[in-house]
Amino acid sequence: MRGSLIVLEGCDRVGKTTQCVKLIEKIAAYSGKASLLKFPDRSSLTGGLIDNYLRNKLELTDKVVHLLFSANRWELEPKMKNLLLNGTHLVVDRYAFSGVAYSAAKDGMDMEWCRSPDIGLPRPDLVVYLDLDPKSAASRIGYGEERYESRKFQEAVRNNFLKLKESYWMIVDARKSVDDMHEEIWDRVRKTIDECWKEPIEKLWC
Ligand code: Z5A
Ligand code: MG
Repeated sequence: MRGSLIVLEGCDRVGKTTQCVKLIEKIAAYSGKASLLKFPDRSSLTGGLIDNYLRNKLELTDKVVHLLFSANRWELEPKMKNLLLNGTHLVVDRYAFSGVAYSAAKDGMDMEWCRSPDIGLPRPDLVVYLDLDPKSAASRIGYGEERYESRKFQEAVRNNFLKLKESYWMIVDARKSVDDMHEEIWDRVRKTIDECWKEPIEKLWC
């Protein structure tokens, strides 16, 4: 039985990492093997460049940084496939949808162009999109420390995310409490785990 690929997405400070940590514990208790991945993976070669870029220590053109974010995912694609095929459930904190939503919020960046380098990555069985208005997100701890963390930019990112919504997405109101969100997410994740093992791993945007 293969594992399921669960992705958490959303704008800055909507509570993705908080929910990923709770989810991984629940999945491990429910069905054994579970692993948490996060994009960007700042520990790899491309991840080091991305980290410097996000912390405003390095300037790169919009297209170059977009391709680096995508390469950062492709670096982990063999590992992701192996884990899934070995029956490990993956919870992924941001994925290609962040790649498109953030890059396409920049002037002169086309959404279709942004989507193309990620075509063919493993397609999530479920995308959990946490939705919160940027004004509420901006009041949360840690907001504003990195590039992209401005209200106007986050509005554009949020609009882009909603354009990417597909049948395998669930949208969660991120104004709810941590525990209420977790219950809602877990209910859907459990159903996904119980059903998706019968299906092959699909390819993203193919
Ligand atoms: N990026 C990109 O451009 N292209 C790409 O392909 C990818 C990413 C993959 C990486 O950020 C940046 O890279 C990001 C997108 C861009 N843009 N920026 N800037 P990151 O993922 O490394 O960022 P982070 O530092 O993890 O922040 P975050 O992900 O935005 O936060 P979060 O994970 O969504 O939230 P959290 O850490 O769980 O919670 C934030 C705070 O809110 C914390 O104090 C919690 O205690 C609190 N919280 C959490 N849940 C709640 C609820 N329900 N109510 C109230 N308060 C809550
Ligand atoms: Mg996070």
